Amino acid sequence: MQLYYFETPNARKPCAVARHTGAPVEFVLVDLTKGEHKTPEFLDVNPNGKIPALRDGDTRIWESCAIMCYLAQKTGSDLWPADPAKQVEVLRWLQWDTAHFSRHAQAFVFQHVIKPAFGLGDADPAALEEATGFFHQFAGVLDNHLKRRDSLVGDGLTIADFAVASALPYAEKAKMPLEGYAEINRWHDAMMTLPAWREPYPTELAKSA
Ligand SMILES: N[C@@H](CCC(=O)N[C@@H](CS)C(=O)NCC(=O)O)C(=O)O
Repeated sequence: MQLYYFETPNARKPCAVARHTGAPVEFVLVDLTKGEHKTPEFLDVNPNGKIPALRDGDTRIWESCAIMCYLAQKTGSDLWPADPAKQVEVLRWLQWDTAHFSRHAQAFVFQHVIKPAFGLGDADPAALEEATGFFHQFAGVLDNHLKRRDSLVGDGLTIADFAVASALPYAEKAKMPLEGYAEINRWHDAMMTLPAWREPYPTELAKSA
């Protein structure tokens, strides 16, 4: 199985799941700065020209949440719960995250981390102002849900936690307005104690070995 990645919030999700579950993946770096995601070879794996993507024999999977699900199922991990009611809850958080929370959290990452790294110009104040309003709306929902809970669904970690947390390791550099969200900070501080979440990429794995 090959897992195609670059060090971004979306790729962090399946890389962390692969490491957490011990899934036997070969990590393949796709350097976005060199346009490696637009080569015919890579487009054959993901016609969208985006990372992450996974190849398992003849199976090709793209979309970070689908890849997390595939890896969790393949390894028999509780990260994809067996209980159908919990599966529905996981799906709810995955969809909510893509449409709302990480969508706006990632705007801070784009403006303050990606743009300077890729030489794409200064942060756009209008984009940041729009993201700030939505961020507070949805961070409030998340913070409230996490009261007296250590994970989003049931009483254990699931791929929903890996999805919703995906932009948060970049919070400081991205100047994300997380102050005052005590529950989100507590939950994410606990996730950062997991080696798989703190160091999901093979370069960092090599450093920590
Ligand atoms: N919905 C997709 C988003 C994938 C995505 O936007 N990947 C970005 C990096 S985080 C990318 O490859 N960007 C390069 C491009 O669009 O040219 C997922 O969750 O996998």
